[in-house]
Amino acid sequence: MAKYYITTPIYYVNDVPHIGHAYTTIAADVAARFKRLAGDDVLFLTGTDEHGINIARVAERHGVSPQAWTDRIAAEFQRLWKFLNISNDDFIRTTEGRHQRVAQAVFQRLYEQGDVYLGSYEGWYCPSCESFYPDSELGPGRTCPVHTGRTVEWTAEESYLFRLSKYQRWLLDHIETHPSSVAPEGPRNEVLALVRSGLRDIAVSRTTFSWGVPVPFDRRHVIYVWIDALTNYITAAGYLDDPEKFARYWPADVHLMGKEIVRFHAVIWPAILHAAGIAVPRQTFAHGWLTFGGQRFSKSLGIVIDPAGLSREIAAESGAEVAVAVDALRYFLLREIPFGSDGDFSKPALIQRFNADLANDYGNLLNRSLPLVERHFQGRIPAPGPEEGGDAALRETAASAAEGVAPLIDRLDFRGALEEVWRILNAGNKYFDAEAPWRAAQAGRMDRAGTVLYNTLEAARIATILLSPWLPTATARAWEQLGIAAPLGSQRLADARWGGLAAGTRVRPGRPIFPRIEARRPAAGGAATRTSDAGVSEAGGPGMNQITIDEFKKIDLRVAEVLEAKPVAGADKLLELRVRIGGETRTLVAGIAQQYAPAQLVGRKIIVVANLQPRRVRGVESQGMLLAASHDDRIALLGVDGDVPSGAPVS
Ligand code: ME8
Repeated sequence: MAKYYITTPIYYVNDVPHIGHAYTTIAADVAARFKRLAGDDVLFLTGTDEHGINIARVAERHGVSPQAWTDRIAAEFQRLWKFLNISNDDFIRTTEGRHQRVAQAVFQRLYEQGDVYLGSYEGWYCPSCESFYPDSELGPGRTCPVHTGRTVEWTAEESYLFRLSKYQRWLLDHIETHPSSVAPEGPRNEVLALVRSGLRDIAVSRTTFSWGVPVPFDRRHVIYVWIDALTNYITAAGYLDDPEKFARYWPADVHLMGKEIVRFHAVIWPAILHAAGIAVPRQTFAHGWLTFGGQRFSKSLGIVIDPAGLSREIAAESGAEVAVAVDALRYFLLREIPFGSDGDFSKPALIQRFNADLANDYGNLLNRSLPLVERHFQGRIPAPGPEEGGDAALRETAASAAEGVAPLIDRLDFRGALEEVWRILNAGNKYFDAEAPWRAAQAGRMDRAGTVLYNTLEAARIATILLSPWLPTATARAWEQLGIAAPLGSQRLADARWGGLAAGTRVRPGRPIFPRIEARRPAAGGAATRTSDAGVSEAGGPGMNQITIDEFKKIDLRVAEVLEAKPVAGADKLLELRVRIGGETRTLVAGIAQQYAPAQLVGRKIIVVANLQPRRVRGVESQGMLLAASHDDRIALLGVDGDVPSGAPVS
């Protein structure tokens, strides 16, 4: 059995995950799931990078220890991966003992053989990247080339250095003789240019802070965070702990990442491994940046989208299951942007793909054909008769498309792979329209109607197997509707061969898996975009459900004063408030009973939507809505800063 070891970067825990991290992790997940489908023995690794000055500083800013902080954020990453249906086999944290032992063993070995030596290092240092940059790469006003606007700091310190210069020749030969070791071509050329321009020895320890793995033979130093981080890939494969596992999975088949960190992976990492006598990874693959209104999503720039919030919005707007909305996001990210290029995220484009590709092309193939099986064949898939009309063409398209997917996944061309699957779906829909099984049934040609339905559902079955890595939940639902007894998870790529659908199978048509998103129905409380520490709010920014100023002006926001508050009988979350808005008194019902006691509210000035149509909630007429911010289970009322009379407009 072939093995396949794929990794994502281990993400910094300086803030919660955002859609940029999800992008890489979803891509790795699809590749891992596809390789499992193909029958490979897969090891799929992700994790968190938890050391370094930057993380120590963030923890301090939040008034907690670095360990408490990293525990909290690592848990957020794990929670999100579960929510996004990520099938990682391991999750590594650089603060774990198993990892620290490996980082120290590699460092010790390089020191003992003279590849690491004591010296000093000075240069322009970006604390966000944890790396030094030469003058020639700095942005305007001595700023970091990656973190726009972040000024670099001149840093000089005693440091252990790694003899990277010694491996320049070897590295150049290696990349030239193994061009696929760095992909795609753009990043490969960049790396080659960097190596050709000459490599200097690099600092691999720090003395100015202590949140890191101690250098084993000199406790004044901690191991430079990038050396600590890169070694995670061998730790998880079993280096030191499990030689058998290591022999099985190492070297990694693909290290997947964003293009900004390719130099660490394609220059420093292979040199260290080679120096330590360990095989080098087969491929470093750098994908492009996901942008939003043209700007890179980035924690330090404060432009972030929460993939969980976004998925919930899509679920609320469509009526689909949340896990199906997650599938739609997984699909969209890998369909919309060619893997390797930069691409802009936009919610309207996601909705467009949801409706056109998933609801129409995929969902409707089932929604249209299954009820006919129910109506004309007592719900059992009919046996196909002799081929005629478009039958052979559909079979051939399905066969060639199914064969075309695996080589595209080998090249991480997710978009191309999906286009192959869409060849089947498009052909299936066209075939269904052209062969019109309902007409054959009306005309009493039941054999022909049965053949067309069989072929249509066979195309849908094959597409469902092939799509399962992208859409794990939706394809499971489709599989249930097809009524096939063997679970989808037991299927292999070889089962995506024409003719596998058993006649006589009892179908189970259900509600549409992807209900179309009709008009703009903004989800209540949905705020997928948010502000990070850096404080640039992008909520409602370009591309995200934009409204015009005139639309906004239709909302009459007012300051209101709470006169009375009491619980609503039989509803433990609701309070009934009497509020004064200028000269008028109104009743509001609000779901804040678990956060606010009635007595806390009386006399408070809040903000209300004054022109909302009244509606009855638990028998009480609510004449407006108060505004509050929410995060997880927390709710905080909006108020006014200063003494403003009730009734004052808010804009
Ligand atoms: O660099 N578009 O961690 P990190 C696409 N700890 N991908 C994005 C993205 C965007 N806008 N934003 C983030 C680190 N990513 C180090 C890695 S590995 C040994 C150590 C993804 O938290 C992409 O994979 O800054 C990028 O390379 C990674 O997150 C950076 O994560």
